[in-house]
Amino acid sequence: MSNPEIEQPQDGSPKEPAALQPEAKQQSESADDEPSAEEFEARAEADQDQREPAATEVDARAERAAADAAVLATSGAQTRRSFLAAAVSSAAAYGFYHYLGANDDAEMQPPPIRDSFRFNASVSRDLFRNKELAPTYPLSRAETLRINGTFGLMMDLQLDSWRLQLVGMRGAAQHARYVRDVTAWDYRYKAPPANEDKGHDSKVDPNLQTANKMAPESMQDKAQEDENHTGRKPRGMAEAGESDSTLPPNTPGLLLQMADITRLPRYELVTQFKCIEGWSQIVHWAGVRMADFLELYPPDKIDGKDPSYVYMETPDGDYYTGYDLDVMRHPQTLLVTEMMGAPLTQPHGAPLRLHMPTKYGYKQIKRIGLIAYTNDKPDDYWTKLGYDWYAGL
Ligand SMILES: Nc1nc2c(c(=O)[nH]1)N[C@H]1C(S)=C(S)[C@@H](COP(=O)(O)O)O[C@H]1N2
Ligand SMILES: [Mo]
Repeated sequence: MSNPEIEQPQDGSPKEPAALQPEAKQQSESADDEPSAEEFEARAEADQDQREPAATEVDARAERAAADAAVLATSGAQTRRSFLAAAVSSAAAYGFYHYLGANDDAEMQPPPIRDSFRFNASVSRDLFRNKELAPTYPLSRAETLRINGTFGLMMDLQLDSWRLQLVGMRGAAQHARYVRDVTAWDYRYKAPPANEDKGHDSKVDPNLQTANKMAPESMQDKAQEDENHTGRKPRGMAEAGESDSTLPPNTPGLLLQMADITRLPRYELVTQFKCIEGWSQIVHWAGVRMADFLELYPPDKIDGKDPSYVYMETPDGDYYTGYDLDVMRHPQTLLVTEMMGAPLTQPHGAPLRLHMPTKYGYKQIKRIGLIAYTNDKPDDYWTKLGYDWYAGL
């Protein structure tokens, strides 16, 4: 999926003004090449000033503000700090590989229950949409969330190589973080510890090329062929296979850094997290609201209207989720950077994951690498395996 028509210049000429060329050049390899914080700030503000919100948008905003006041508490600016830096050390201390293999999603509900689940989901899918708030709880009831689901997280990400690809944003080509091809961004992974190549076949020679290491034997030729052809590592090697919504190469958009996200107001939320496997836990989350993200990085209109959907993906494309845009604007939908008062760990989706108390756990994607605004109903990992696309509670 992509919306090439969104960013592609109509007349074939480069869309960004000449003055922005330095930032719009081939994707930069290091942070040094990127615009200064002030430069970025100034342009982002200019972006916002250009917006003329429609009356309905203003109403919606006022409604949201009222809803937020009832439930969410913004914390002071003094708590802003470099979560990314903290996350690096905490993730290292955690020992990422200890959890791999210790859990699996094999105990999902069997087919008959899936059917009734689907029925209930379709009856209740509108319940929380926009207005209804999920219950919140006192902090004292929050507990450490178990780790569940490792698709798209098999290797430890080098957090300084993390970027958020954003596709379908209004005015993207004028933005300081614009690049012509977000898919070319090279996420880097930490080499697995020697003799501990979990998640891969330990019989495979570790010196083989990536495609061969990651693919089962039966698929190696095909995987290598694809890698040679596209220059990309194989995707969709997890159970559900490759996403139908994966971006084609040469999709333009923004490559955001963590500071571009944490400049938004920080919110905390104590809510219940529910997995369809039948367990639930009360968890303390912190991060920024997706609704605020959507205001700072608004979707481009398609035929004069907001696109209907948002698609997200892990950096390796192995886990992916789709949402209604409405649900993304729900005041309790958070882009999470912290859990239980500490930076997110890698197994829980560092540096950025989604939490939405109105949806089951499988929509709450960990380690977000891509956010795309689109009018094509996005593919979704668990929907591919037979679960309801809406996943409403
Ligand atoms: N990248 C990624 N995100 C994911 C999953 C996954 O396998 N990979 N599993 C989902 C499911 S089914 C659940 S229940 C929650 C679990 O989140 P936790 O490990 O933080 O408890 O993550 C969701 N997000
Ligand atoms: Mo789950």
